[in-house]
Amino acid sequence: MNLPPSYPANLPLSHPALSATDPELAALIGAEEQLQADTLRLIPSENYVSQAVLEASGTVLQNKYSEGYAGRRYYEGQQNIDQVERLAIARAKALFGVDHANVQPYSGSPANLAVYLAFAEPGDTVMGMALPMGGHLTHGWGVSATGKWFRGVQYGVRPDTGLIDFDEVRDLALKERPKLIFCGGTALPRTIDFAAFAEIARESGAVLVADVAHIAGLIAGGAHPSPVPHADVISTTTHKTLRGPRGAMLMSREEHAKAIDKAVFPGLQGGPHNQTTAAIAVALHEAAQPSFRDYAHAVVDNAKALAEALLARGFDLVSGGTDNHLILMDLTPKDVPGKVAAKALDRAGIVVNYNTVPYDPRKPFDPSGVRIGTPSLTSRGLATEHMPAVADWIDRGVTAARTGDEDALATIRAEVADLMAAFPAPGLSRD
Ligand code: DSN
Repeated sequence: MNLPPSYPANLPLSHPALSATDPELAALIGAEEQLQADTLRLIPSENYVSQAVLEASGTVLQNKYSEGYAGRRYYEGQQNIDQVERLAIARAKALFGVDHANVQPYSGSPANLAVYLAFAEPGDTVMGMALPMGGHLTHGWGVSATGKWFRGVQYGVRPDTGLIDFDEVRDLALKERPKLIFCGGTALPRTIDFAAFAEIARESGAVLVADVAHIAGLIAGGAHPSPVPHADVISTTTHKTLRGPRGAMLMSREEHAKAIDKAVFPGLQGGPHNQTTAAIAVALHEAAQPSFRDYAHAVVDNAKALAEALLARGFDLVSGGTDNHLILMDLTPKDVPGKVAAKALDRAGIVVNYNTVPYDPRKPFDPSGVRIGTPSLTSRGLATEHMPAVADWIDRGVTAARTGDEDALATIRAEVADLMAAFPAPGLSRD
C-alpha cells in the first residue's frame, strides 16, 4: 500500500480503502487524527467518541432510506433499520427516564426548529437566553430563523453575579406571554434550575423546552439535575458530554409525542441518518454503564479543579467558577482579547474557542472571553491532579499571546504533546 506522503508517520494506517481510493482525503483525516491525538482539546462542546461509536457511524446503514417511523415507513426493506431505531429510542427512554424519544433530528438546530414547528406559529413570541449571555442562536436570537420568523424576547444574567435573575425572567414571561420558553445554552457554567423555569412557564402558560445539549452526558451520569420532571420538551445533541455521534434527540412526556414526531418528519426532515441513529444507540448503551457515571462526575471534578487553579492565577471567571463541565473566562484583566488568546493557545496545542462574555463591550467575532471545558480531556483519563498543569499552560499561553512570545508557545506545545502521549484518546489509539 502506498501511503500518501503527508500521512502521519507515527499513526498506523487506519483507513486502508480510503487511502487507496483517495489518498488526498485520507491524508487529511490522518492529519486530523494526529492533531486530535497531540493537542489538549478544551472546547466544551466537543469530545472523543469511542471506537464502537465510530464503527457504528461508518456502516452500510448509510445506504438505506427510511422516511417515516418504525413500522410506518415509506420505503421497504426496513427489517433491520426499524430495530436499530427502536433500540435507540428504548435506550434514550430508559437512560433519561422519559415517556417519548425521537432520535431522528440531524443535529441540535434542526431539533430546536422542530420544537417551534410543533408548538408555535410564525410570528409567535418565544423566549430564550440571549446569545451573548450564553444562550443559543436557535433560542430566538435575531440572526437565526428562530429570531426572524418568530418574535424572540431574550433574558440574560445579572451583571454583578453572572447568574440568571429569575425575577427578571418571570417579569418578562408574564409581560410577553411567550409560546415557548427555552432554558439552557452554550456558555453557562452554572447548574440550570429547571424547577424555577418550570414554575415560570406554568405561570405564563408557555411550553418549557430544556435544551440540555451541553450537559446531557452530565444528566445521564447523575452529575447535573435532570429536567425530566420539569420540562415539557427536552432537546439535546448527542455529541457533547453524551459522547455520541453528531446528531440530536427530542424527548418529552407522552402528551407531546405525536406533535414532536410530526414536526420532525414530515414537518422538517426527510430520511433519518440511520448510521447516526445506530451510533446514538451505541452511545446511549455506553452512557448507561456504571463507568459513565464516573466519567460524568470526573468531568465536573476536573472543571472545578481547573477553575480553582485558574482563579489562583488571577483569571476572571464568569460567575466566579463552575458547577459543570464549562468555564467562561473574561480576559479583559489580562489585557488580551479572547480571539488573540485563542489563536495563540491553538499554536501552543491547546484548542479553545473565543467567546463573548455577558455585557461584552467587544464584538462577537472579536470578543473578550475564552470558553473552555473538560469533557475531552476527561475522556482521555486526565484527572484533577493534572488541572494545575493545564491552568499553568493556559496562563503561560495567555501571557505569551500578550507579549507575542512564539518560543514560549512552542515550548508549551511540546509539553502538551508529551502529556497527551501518555493519555491515548478513545477512537484514536490503534493497538
Ligand atoms: N456549537 C455548539 C457549541 O459549541 O456550544 C452549540 O450549538
